[in-house]
Amino acid sequence: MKQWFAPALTVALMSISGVASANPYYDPIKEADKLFAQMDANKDGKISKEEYYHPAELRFTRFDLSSDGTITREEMMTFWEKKQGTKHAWKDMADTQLRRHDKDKDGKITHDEFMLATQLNFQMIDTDHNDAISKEELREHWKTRSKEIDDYMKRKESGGEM
Ligand SMILES: [Ca+2]
Ligand SMILES: [Ca+2]
Ligand SMILES: [Ca+2]
Repeated sequence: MKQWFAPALTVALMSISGVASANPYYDPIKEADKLFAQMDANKDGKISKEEYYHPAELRFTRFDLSSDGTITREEMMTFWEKKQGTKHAWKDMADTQLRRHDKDKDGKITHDEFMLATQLNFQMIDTDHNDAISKEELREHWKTRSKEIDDYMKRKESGGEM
């Protein structure tokens, strides 16, 4: 796997919008701003760690359909299928998520493993490392991510190898 590709899939599991960029009318800047407004709970113009982690906790709960504190490959696939209404390459995506986040290789992502990934994700978006995500940082991140996922989808459609 090429190195550039990894962040896109990292974010896929974490992101609120999932792989919405498959939609041709998708505007990453608009989407980033919408997301920013949602996440900036106290409206101070930046996303703090708490503001970032809290929705991640909720997301974990939504992925964890059986409510046993772990996310399995099947749960990820079911979640994305329901959300996107398609049978896409969710198995590949789930496998990649597991490869990256399932640190103890038991085939499931625990809450701790999930929150560690969330933490790393925050650090990746917070490019100036001031422990807050600015609107610009989120826009930049979203633009890159959308492009990577688009490329991935195109590659999949043309049947090319990754
Ligand atoms: Ca805030
Ligand atoms: Ca695990
Ligand atoms: Ca920052």
